[in-house]
Amino acid sequence: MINKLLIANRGEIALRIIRAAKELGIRTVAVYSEADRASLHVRFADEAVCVGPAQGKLSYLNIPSLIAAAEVTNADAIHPGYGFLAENATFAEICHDCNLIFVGPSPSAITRMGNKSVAKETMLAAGVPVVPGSNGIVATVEDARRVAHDVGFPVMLKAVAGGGGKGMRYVEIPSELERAYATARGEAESAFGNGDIYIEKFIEQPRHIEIQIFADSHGNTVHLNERECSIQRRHQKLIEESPSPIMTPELRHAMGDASVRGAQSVGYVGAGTIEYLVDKHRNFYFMEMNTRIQVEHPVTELAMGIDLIKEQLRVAAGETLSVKQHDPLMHAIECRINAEDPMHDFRPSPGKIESLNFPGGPGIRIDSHIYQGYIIVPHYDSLVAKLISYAPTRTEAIARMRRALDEFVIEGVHSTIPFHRKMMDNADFIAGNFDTKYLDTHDWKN
Ligand code: MV4
Repeated sequence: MINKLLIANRGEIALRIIRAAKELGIRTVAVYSEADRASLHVRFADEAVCVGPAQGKLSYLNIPSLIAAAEVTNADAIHPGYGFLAENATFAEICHDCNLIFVGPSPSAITRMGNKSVAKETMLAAGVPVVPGSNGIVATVEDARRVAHDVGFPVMLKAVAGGGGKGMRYVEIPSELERAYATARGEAESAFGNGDIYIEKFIEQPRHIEIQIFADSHGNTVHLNERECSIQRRHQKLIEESPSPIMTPELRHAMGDASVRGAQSVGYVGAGTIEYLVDKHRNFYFMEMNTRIQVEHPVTELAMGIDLIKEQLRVAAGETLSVKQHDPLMHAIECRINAEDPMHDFRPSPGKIESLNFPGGPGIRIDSHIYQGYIIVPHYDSLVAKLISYAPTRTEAIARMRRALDEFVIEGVHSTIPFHRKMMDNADFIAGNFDTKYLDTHDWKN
């Protein structure tokens, strides 16, 4: 097993990983920036090392500093969490070179999935449905025009180095293509240092549904059902749930099977997520693969009765999978509580938490690193807590969430709690009647 684990992250996910490691009898090393000295992940780890100033680039992204912290503390493994270095193949490679277990897939699997057009071609070859399009880069605007006319307008131009909505362009009609192609290329070049573009047919009113997969290093791969993530705003997810309200046994089987095939085709090991667009006829199309644990992993844990972080640690140590593929046992919903003001366009609201009350009781879980008196610093993302409810049915999980939101008190900063309260009473949300455009086309305050 792993003896001592360094957690190369901060906030709630660092704390979540420390909790799993402790339950497995693994010693923990926290790293922190100068702005995070007072954070709970520092307090609850067995040891803690300061790795640099507040700015992420100088601390949580500072590879030499993180490796040095692992070496001086004698850690034998590094968990990257999500964000920061979680999908950095070079970091995974350096960990291996320094005899540290990287808790994640191989550098080659990370690289293959990091290039979104290579990922798409890989999935297509594995028999996973993909959005009709170029299946490779479009090197010139003439190429783009040819593909666009083949698949039909509207189309999407996407950066191969992008992902999560970065570097995308919607093109409605042929006359807009040339200009869109040029700006997409320029933006991708300056944002990612790689201007390569691929093109896809635009899928109307899709839902974002992703499949959790898990594989060990002995050839076993399972899927752990879907998460519905369509309630997003500017590509920031706000509510996730498992199962999806639109799921059928047939669709789950088809998406799960495709995901397992896709993962196996790249020799995937560990936890991974395959994201799909699902159209209103329940056709599904591969979009991208995330080669990390995700923010919303708790809804899968609670729907399935498993611990994905412990499983990551066991599999990284070479053990065989202990989780089994089966249908969800419970319905779980996650509300992301961000330090943002939903009444003012979700603008960030850093500051001191003057008073705090976490909800509790049956069917409620909170993953959070905040406490009364904690100061939310402006340097990192605004997620301060994940509130998850679970119950035998979706209706009961919503009722529980409503009840828990009423008990949740945060004073001193604004939060997304008022948004979530509205959503739990929203007729469309209750009916499961929403897509990825919902928050852009409906005023949540009504
Ligand atoms: C699309 C699409 C429609 N058609 N691709 C946005 C995030 C990035 N991963 C891909 N995205 C989309 N790609 C085609 N061919 C619509 C979106 C999209 C979206 C996807 C998932 C969740 C929210 C979204 C919001 C707007 C657009």
